Amino acid sequence: IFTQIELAPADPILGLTDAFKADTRTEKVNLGVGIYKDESGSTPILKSVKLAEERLLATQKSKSYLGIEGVEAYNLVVQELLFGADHDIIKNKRALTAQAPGGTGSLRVAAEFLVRNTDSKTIWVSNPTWANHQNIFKSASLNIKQYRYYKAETHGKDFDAMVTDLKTAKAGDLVLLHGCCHNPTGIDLTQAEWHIMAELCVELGLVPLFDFAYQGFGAGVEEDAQGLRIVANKVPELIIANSFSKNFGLYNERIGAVTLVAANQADVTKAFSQVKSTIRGNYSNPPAHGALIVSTILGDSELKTLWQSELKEMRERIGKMRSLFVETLKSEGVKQDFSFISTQNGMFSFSGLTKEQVAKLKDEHAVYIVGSGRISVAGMTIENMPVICKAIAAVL
Ligand code: PLP
Ligand code: TYF
Repeated sequence: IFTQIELAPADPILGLTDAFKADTRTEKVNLGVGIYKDESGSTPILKSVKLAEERLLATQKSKSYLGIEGVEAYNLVVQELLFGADHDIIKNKRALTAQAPGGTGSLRVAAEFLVRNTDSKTIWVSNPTWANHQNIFKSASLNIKQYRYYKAETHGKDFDAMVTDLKTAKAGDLVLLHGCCHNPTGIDLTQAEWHIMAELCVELGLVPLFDFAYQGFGAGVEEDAQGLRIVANKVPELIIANSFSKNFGLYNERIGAVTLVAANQADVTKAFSQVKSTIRGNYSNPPAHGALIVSTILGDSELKTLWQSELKEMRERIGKMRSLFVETLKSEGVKQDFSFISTQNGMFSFSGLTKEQVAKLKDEHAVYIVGSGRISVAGMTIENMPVICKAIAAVL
């Protein structure tokens, strides 16, 4: 039965990491995958995480199964981070949250739940979007349609086109929205645009599915939730898939959550029972460690303050690398205007480099970026910056 199976194409992002590892050149730089690196080029465990782990190690008494929805205290702090602690959605018990394996697992659970239990079988995603969105939604048998989002000529957003395209969607269609730090463009909606998007969803009966993988990497934990909160204040129903891979540096712990918001407590209780049923048929119940780390940190004011300062440090380092990148390109003699890079949010920058230039960067200079021209600014350091910018200057 296996002989006739064809080789799967390499993942456009993870395949790049494999190629990077196999590269024997000494001055190679990996700016492909979205992983935060500190100034020394490593991805450290946060101090707040280490402290929480020490506490857990000392106090944990059992490794018995969690419930299908995971750690209860975790699910509560997730809602508080998403909506703000005293939000009406929490007070009125309109939301229920299930811990899930990373943002990816959360998106997959959400998609499968929707296909199995609702008439919403079509999801609209931005063009471009994170490559794995197609993969996840296809695996769950959702139909995928694209709305325009990015305008290459201006290196900016085409909000009018986004609205025009979404106006052709049918009531009940799902709209995937990046909560902040849009991957791959780094370009987010403004507050005014979020209000228009919220109105549009209400007017057309569209159901937002938020992918929220970078809370705290844009302007701050609260600031980055503004778009989500603007929409949540308007629409009767929405779904949020969030991740703590990046903002707690918990990549390999696979920790995220799927949150359902319904019109009222009765609706959310019924719908959520089907989310649990979906989880039961997939992996039965989630692993505990990541959720216990997050709930320990967010449940302790000292650890929470420490985490916030560590997150700020990551955010500000990336910001500095953005400015340094723009400056160094200039000093390497690049005439093209790259100032748009300093206004983009999050880990990524959409450089506008062509496929041919990206290939040359890799083949001739051992600088790895994603084929779309997406650069992980989070992988830049003061040390590797000249190498990167010299290489870019050479391929332009
Ligand atoms: N969504 C987006 C937009 C992402 O960029 C990522 C990770 O890079 C994820 C979701 C999922 O992250 P994870 O499954 O590692 O938590
Ligand atoms: O760089 C990105 O956009 C992501 C990173 O299991 C990533 O693809 C890597 C592994 C993974 C999830 C996300």
